[in-house]
Amino acid sequence: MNILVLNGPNLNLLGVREKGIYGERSYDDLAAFIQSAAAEAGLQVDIFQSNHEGALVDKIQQALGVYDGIVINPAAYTHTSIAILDALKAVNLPAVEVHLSDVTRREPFRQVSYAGMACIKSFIGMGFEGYRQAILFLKGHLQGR
Ligand code: CA2
Repeated sequence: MNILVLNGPNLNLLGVREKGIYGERSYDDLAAFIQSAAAEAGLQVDIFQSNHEGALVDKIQQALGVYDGIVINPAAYTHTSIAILDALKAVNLPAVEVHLSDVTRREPFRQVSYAGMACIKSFIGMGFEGYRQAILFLKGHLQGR
């Protein structure tokens, strides 16, 4: 099983600023965490981060026929991007949404998730662990459990 993990804008700054919200660990730490969670689950993952909405849309489109599922943290595009929602719907691959922070307890403008409307499950406010849970959930889903 091949999984594509997509991370949106500013997540490359993890560990640099806003440590109170997003923690001390860096984006490289996150990528290593995801790789090791996937390896433990016996899955192959590719990880892609971009600050550009269109680049994320391109990756989602290109996932068709290559990946079995998508784990996505669209970051701020979560709350604005109908383009990412449409791309997820268009490819119709099982997708799981992840947010490091508990967006349900944050500002009103974070209370809508467009991407989430095309996802089969969301893991919110669990930090890095949310990515592991998303990978395990996708694996179970793909195995028909
Ligand atoms: O909690 C999450 O994972 C978010 O997707 C993170 C986004 C935010 O816009 C979403 O509402 C929730 C922001 C990612 C920015 O990450 C930073 C990391 C370090 C310093 C500044 C921003």
